[in-house]
Amino acid sequence: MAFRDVLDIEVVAGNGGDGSMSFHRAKYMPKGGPDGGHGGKGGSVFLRAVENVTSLETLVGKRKFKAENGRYGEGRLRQGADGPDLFIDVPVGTTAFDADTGKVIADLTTVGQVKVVARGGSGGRGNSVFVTPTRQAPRFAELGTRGERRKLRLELRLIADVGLVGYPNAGKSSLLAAMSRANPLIADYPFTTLAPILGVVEDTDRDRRFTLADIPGIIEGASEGKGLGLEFLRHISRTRLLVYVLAADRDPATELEALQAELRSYDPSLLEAGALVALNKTDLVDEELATFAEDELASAGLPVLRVSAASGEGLVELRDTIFDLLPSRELWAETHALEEEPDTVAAPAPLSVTRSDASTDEERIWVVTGGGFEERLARFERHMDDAAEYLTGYFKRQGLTNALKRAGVREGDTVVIGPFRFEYFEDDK
Ligand SMILES: Nc1nc2c(ncn2[C@@H]2O[C@H](COP(=O)(O)OP(=O)(O)OP(=O)(O)O)[C@@H](O)[C@H]2O)c(=O)[nH]1
Ligand SMILES: [Mg+2]
Repeated sequence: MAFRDVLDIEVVAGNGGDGSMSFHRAKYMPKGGPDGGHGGKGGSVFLRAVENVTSLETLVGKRKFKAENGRYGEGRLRQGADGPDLFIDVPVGTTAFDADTGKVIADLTTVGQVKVVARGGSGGRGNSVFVTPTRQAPRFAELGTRGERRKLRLELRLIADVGLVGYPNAGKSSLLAAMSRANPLIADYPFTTLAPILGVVEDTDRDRRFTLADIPGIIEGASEGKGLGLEFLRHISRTRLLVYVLAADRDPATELEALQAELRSYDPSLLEAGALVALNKTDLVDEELATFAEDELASAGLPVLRVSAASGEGLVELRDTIFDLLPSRELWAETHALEEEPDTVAAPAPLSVTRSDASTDEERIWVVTGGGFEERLARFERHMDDAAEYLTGYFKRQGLTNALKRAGVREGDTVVIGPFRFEYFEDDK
């Protein structure tokens, strides 16, 4: 299965079901009371972080994820069923961005973490709830609201504790294979590794472990697209420690400089992570050359360990040094957690009443925005005439009538609320 680490999808929550407009019917009782039930809630769409999925590949082929609508309410006060929620399983380490705003919607870093990405609509209330002493037979019910819809960009960044970075052929995969049970492809040609691979390095004596990520090799100019480019650096952006793997039989000091320059151009904060150097393939050089390389590398200010993935020399020391230098997850998370968009429903904009430029001497037009009035009206769109009296009362209770009066609205003026137009009249004369 191919490795896939960026994917664009669309998520659509279910609409809320409409409330029912119904009257009880029974033998010998031709005009029973209103008995319209409520509509069900629309299903929401969630992202759920799961183990044992390590690529977004499983989602490919399906671009739109839609949760079901809530069902309509029915007579005899029967409530419509809620639309079931939809869970999209993604690998741990997936970050979801709103494709339009670029904001982080969800950042899933632990198994089982769940985040709503599109909220289902609410169900409309049936006509039975609109009964008052003066309104015994409401011929209207509330419509359900629409579910949220959003374009998401999913990005996977593996959650590994430690990342291996180096030129092609430096022996990164060999080190991963020698230190863990992972089985990466190893070969004597550049760009053997084409996708990130994870392994677990264990210290059974002290019952501790860390995960180690091996990513494709990086070369000078990768930031301009040379080699496989810098795409894969995303996967080490959350590792808490970097291990620069340098081949002792090449020019390690120059390679280290070039690697750091490439990392810096991708994301300068990568250089802030803890790091050390694994000077590999020391079995291929003599003592003199190894010491020379070590001295040269000293100027970078990083600990240098001599190792050989081939002979196994220095690997236990490397492992233990990594354990020593690895910052705790908690400490790291304090400074590196991504800030998610808060998971709250936005409050409606404040109410405002303004006189429209389109007003003439004959027709004065007032525009109402905010206060949630447009949303409220939309829920009675289909029953506007029958709901007029209820809405008039609602406007009064919610302060719209007073706001209109304060603005100077007169009998016969036109009031515009979103797509709705009304003639204003004083009902309390
Ligand atoms: N002699 C010797 N050869 C090594 C050592 N480590 C790796 N090699 C060899 O170097 C070659 C490249 O090793 P890989 O582990 O595939 O290198 P890599 O860094 O993962 O390379 P890419 O995936 O292409 O970036 C293979 O032929 C390995 O057998 C070592 O310590 N000593
Ligand atoms: Mg490799």
